[in-house]
Amino acid sequence: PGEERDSGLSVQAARPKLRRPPQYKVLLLNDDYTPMEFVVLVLETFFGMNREKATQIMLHIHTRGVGVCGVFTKDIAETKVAQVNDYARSHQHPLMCTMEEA
Ligand code: TYC
Repeated sequence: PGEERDSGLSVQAARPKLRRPPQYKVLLLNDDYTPMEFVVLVLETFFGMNREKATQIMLHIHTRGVGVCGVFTKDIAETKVAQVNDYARSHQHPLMCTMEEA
């Protein structure tokens, strides 16, 4: 006795529209005082670059004034910015790291 009930199961899964989370570029700014070697160390340590890539990006920033270190979701980008700025300050360098939506 009683009503039949829908099992809730279906043959084909629904495919809800997926949205990628917003991405943020993490940027390093040039300044006149931070040693080139320190910037290379930062790019290796916090952005996983090898020495060759880190040197290339550092020279780009030195020449152009700003450069992209990587593209991340908001939380990761915020963490990178804080880590780099804390690290630079702890070594008394004025190096500035910031972020913007990609
Ligand atoms: N301009 C610095 C120098 O001549 C080097 C430098 C490069 C500083 C990149 C910051 O984000 C930077 N020592």
